[in-house]
Amino acid sequence: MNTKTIFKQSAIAASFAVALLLGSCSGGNKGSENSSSNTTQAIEGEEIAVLTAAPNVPPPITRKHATKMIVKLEVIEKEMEMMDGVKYNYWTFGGSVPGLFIRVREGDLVEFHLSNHANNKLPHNIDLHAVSGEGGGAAATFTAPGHETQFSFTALNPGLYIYHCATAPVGMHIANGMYGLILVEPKEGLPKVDKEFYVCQGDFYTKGNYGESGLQQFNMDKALKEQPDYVVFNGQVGALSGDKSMKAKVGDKVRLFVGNGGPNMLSSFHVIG
Ligand SMILES: [Cu+2]
Repeated sequence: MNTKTIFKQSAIAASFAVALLLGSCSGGNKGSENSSSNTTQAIEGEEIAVLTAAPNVPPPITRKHATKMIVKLEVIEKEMEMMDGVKYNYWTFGGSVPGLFIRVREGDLVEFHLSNHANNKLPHNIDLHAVSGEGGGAAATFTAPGHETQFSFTALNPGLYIYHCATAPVGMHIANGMYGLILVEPKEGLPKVDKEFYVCQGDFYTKGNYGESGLQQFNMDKALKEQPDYVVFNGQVGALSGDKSMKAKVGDKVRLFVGNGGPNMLSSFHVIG
């Protein structure tokens, strides 16, 4: 087992996320099928993308035209709680795990800005699986602490895609929380629902065993052996329970955008109720 294997498994997680979205849509979404007309949509105006922390999702896109969508995402390495009494130095896209949810429309020209906070210790980049080009933007966005990079892409294929850091060792960056979801909404929109939520699984590897208190360091040995101490939704134990539960009224139609950042574990996600 090496980090290359971990990386490959993360790619599998991406297709899992796409499959779940398609499975949850009744609107005849054609998934990865692409129309050449997508590339010829006229770009009208520009917008700054609204990005949200899980379990929140940016509002549906109602405009009927493609636009220049400016996405500004900052990498922040920060200590947060894994569970009561257990801290971890997460590496985040936007200050939370999973990374902030990005929502664009099929045909949009996305101007992507990645900044790496000056207090961070390491360079990072981003590989968006919604980007067809090599590396999903990884080479163009390799960014040292205190710097910003940018690149542009056209969102050709509607679907729900994973994004992740692709800086070596990739498995370690992902295991520290560097993944999230980007939705390319089909140009005809998605069927209307009452609530939308963002749920993303991830596995974590710590020096101490599950529940051991204090600031826990990343454990590469456990990561390579695929023996996680924590397999959680939305970055921490209990992120979706108690006061943090996802709430809807009886009869509401609810859409879940579900992904799995990994880097190693598969997800047996299922809904009860
Ligand atoms: Cu990284």
